[in-house]
Amino acid sequence: GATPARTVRLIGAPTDIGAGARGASMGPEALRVAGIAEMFTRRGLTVHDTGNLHGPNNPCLPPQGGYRHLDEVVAWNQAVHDAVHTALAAGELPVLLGGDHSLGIGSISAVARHCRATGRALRVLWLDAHADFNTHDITPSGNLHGMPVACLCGDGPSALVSMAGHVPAIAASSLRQIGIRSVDEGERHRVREAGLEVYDMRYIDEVGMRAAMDKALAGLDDHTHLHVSFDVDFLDPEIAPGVGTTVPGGPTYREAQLCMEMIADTGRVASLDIVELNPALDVRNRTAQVAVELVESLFGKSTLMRDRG
Ligand code: 4U7
Ligand code: MN
Ligand code: MN
Ligand code: MN
Repeated sequence: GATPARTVRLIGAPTDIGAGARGASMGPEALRVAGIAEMFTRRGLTVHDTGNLHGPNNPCLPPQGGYRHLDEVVAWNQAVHDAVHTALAAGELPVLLGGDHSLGIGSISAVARHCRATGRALRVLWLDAHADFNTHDITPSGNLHGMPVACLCGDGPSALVSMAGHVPAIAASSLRQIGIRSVDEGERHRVREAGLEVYDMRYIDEVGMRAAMDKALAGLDDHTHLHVSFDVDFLDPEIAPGVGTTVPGGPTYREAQLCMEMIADTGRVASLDIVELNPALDVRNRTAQVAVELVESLFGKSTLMRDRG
């Protein structure tokens, strides 16, 4: 059917294996404490929380060949891929509770595999301060959470690049990046070369969130699978301090809420990642609470009833 699933599958992936800072491993529990399951229930969805996935510990080693913890990142992503694909095949709406953003490889490769098998178009909205388009030869850190978009578009280690069963997992043209304000030197060239559709903060400042989202959401039809990859550092650090890689100059609460409401209005959200929340750096779980509030808007909470379109 064309309507996205009404049963949410919460998939916890408690790891910081792809990040520079430790602590994103506590993200899933912080989101639960902030009431993520109750929020989905309020939105009228059925929630299945089957707990957390398991994977290797963080060995905290320096990069090898341009990657930190590649084997461990592969293991976590394979677990995420399998869980997300199982949920989609069961007609559920998978919500990945990260964990760092390297897990977007496992999640979105599973979505891509599902879309290919069911003949659906895919649109990925990448809400982030960062482009996450680094490769081993240009990364300033070796951290794989800075490389998931590159891997999904076919550039990266083969174990990550081929997870969907086809390479690239997604076409660069299916991606829209929103809120970007930190792109590394070499990464900038790759973004231009690949022709990524980026609605960066300057664009949002100049034309407003509404015009940016109108463009990012243009061309969806009622069979498009809409995946939202929500890196919490998308938000301005004033409202979301609990992330490992804060970048000033991000969307305010109101801009982020409008962004989420406009996505909700499409009625097409069929899978979601909530990543990079770092409770070790948070203040009284405030960032987790803000994330849950904004995801409530993403799933249709609004002040007044409105007509679509
Ligand atoms: B996140 C960075 F150098 N670009 O590659 C890198 F600035 O998933 C940061 O978006 C990556 O939070 C941030 O290490 C990854 C850095
Ligand atoms: Mn990211
Ligand atoms: Mn980021
Ligand atoms: Mn980060």
